[in-house]
Order: sequence, then structure tokens, then C-alpha cells
Amino acid sequence: MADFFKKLFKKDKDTKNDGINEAEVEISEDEEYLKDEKIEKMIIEDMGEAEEEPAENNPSFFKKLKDGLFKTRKNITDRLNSVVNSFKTIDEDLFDELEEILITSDVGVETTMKLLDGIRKKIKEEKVNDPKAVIELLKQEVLKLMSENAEPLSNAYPQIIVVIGVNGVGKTTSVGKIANRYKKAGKKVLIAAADTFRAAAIEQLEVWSNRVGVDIIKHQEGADPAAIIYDAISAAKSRKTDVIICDTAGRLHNKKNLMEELKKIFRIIDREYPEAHREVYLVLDATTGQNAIVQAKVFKEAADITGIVLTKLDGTAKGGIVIAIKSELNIPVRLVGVGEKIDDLQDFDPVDFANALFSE
Ligand SMILES: Nc1nc2c(ncn2[C@@H]2O[C@H](COP(=O)(O)OP(=O)(O)OP(=O)(O)O)[C@@H](O)[C@H]2O)c(=O)[nH]1
Ligand SMILES: [Mg+2]
Repeated sequence: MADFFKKLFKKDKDTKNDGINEAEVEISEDEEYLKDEKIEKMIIEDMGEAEEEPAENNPSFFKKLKDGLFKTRKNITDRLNSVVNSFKTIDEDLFDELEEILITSDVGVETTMKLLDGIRKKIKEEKVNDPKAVIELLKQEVLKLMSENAEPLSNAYPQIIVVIGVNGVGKTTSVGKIANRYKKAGKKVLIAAADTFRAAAIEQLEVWSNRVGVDIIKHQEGADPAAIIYDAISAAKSRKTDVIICDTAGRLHNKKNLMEELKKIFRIIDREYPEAHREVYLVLDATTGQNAIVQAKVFKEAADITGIVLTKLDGTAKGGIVIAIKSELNIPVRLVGVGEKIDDLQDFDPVDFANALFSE
């Protein structure tokens, strides 16, 4: 496996990468890969342990979201509270402070301006003059923005979900978690290991298929991902599967290859499974901040993204990125990852999000 990778690496050295996400899609060091393999091993071992936890120890959905947003909430609301408490009147200096808090929480410049404009309007209309009231106004603006075109997960079957995104964002983990949700809902699920770039990726998905108790379609490392999708569709038709969930590679030796591979996968689905409801979930890692927006723009060129899965919200103080994603890309955030365990994936609920973000 390492040899296969080394060969690719050698070839890469001479290939100019035209990708925006060079850091993610280009392999620059052999060492980096070896490190990855070790991490992958740890993930597989960790997943075994995670399984032990009894279900009754799982906190409620809202609490999990709230806990997941702990760092973001502390970052945004603690600072907001201290700012509004230090002002006696609402003036431009107060708006400057608000702007800084939002931008440094990765809400993004454009979205911050949109939110602040909304607040200014409300202040005028409702003749607000207490600086402390600004926090509630901000919450209302966030809620309004996040609620536009909110879409629940689809109930149309048969369904095929293709999970895409750069390496390490949480695709494979999300495939496992999504499979678990449909399985729990009584659906017949099949997962497809279309990330054939490394054997470890296939093994990692296999661990998930065993944990969740769903079938997996896999070929060997280096196989054509489109062929796996083809086989998965045939199997789904004959086994009367409700949902196929496809893992895909997060990196190839350049961005162009990655995009071409995805396009080929979609051509196979168009041809072989036009009757299936199709979802394309782009997985974004909340901890990457504004780079997530750049990634989304790149993937939009190769795929009709129907929703975002935003992972690792629990690991960032910059969960404000959720607001920027909604506002700047106009792709609905469908699911949020708030931890590494099997149940740590929730439907994105804008009301819960705003409440969790601004709660004490
Ligand atoms: N804290 C936290 N960790 C997560 C979450 N989702 C995924 N992870 C972790 O992120 C790491 C990478 O996840 P993977 O699912 O392997 O990512 P991937 O996109 O499949 O990566 P490649 O296959 O290398 O492209 C693992 O350690 C996961 O446990 C989440 O919501 N919260
Ligand atoms: Mg993976």
C-alpha cells in the first residue's frame, strides 16, 4: 500500500497542481502519509472502544448540540456579553466591536455585514437603546438567516447519497453515522467503498459496516471507484435496498483527477440509477474556518451539492462558519457532527442552533 502511494508521490513531484486546496488534495510528503496511516489505525481501534458506551449515557440531542457548540458559544457570547456590558448607549463603537467578534468567529465579512444591517434596522424600527438588547436582536437575525430554505433529510426511496469532501474532513465517519441513522429508521442500507485510494480507507469503512450492521460493496485498493458504484447499484436493485451511501476519495494526486473521478461517478449514477433520489453531501470540517467556503466552491464545479454535512463542530470555537456557509453558499446545512461516536450526527435545526449558540 505504501509502495502504491510512493509511486503516486513520485509522479506528483513532476505534476503541477492547479488546485485551490493544494494543502488538502496534494500529497507533499511520504511522512505525512505514514502519519495518516497511524492515525487511521488509531481511529479503527478507537471506534471499537466507542461501541462499548451504553445508549442511556448519551445526552439528549439539544444538550449534545449545546455541548458541541461549547467553544463557539464561549467565544461568541462571552465576548458579546462583556462588550454590551461595557457600553451605555448603542453607537458605532459598539458596532465595531460586534463586527470584530463575528468576523473572528468565522461568520465571514459579507455575512457579518448582513447581520449587522439587520440589527441596525431593528434598532431604528423598535427604538431600542439598551446595548444589552443587541444580543437578542443578533440571535433573531441569525435565526432568520438560518431558517431560509431549511430542508429536512429526504424520505424518498430508493435513494443514493454520495458523500464528498477533501481528505480528513470526516467523510467516512459521516457515511457510518448516516448509515446508522437510516438503519435505525428501519431502512435497508448499503454502503459503497468508492474511496479506493488507500486500503486503510476501505478497512475503515468496513469497520463501520460491521458496527452499524449494514452491507458493504468494496473492491481492492486502486480499483475504479465508478465500478464500485456500478456494483453497488446492481446489488441495491437486486437486494431491494432503500439507501446506498457512497464514500469517496478526499484526495488524489491533483484536484483535476479528484473532480474527474467524481464526475465519472455521477455519470454512472445518471445512467444506471436515474430512478433513485439523489443526494450529494459535501462534508466540511468546521475547524477549517473560512477555508471550508473555498472547498465548497471547488466541489460545486464537479457536483450538484444538495446539502452540507458540517463535522467537528465540537472541536472549534469558530462554529460561526455555519452561518457563513448558509449565507454565502446557499446550500442547506443538513447534518452536523458534534463528536466522533456513532450517534454524534444530528439533523441541522436552525432554531436549535440559534438557541444553543446563544444559551447560557
Ligand atoms: N470531534 C469530531 N471528530 C470527528 C467528527 N467527524 C469526524 N471526526 C474525526 O475526524 C477524523 C477524520 O475522519 P474520517 O471520517 O476518516 O475523514 P475522511 O474525510 O473520510 O478522511 P479521508 O478518508 O482521509 O479523506 C477521525 O478521527 C474522525 O473520528 C466530528 O463531528 N467531531
Ligand atoms: Mg475516508
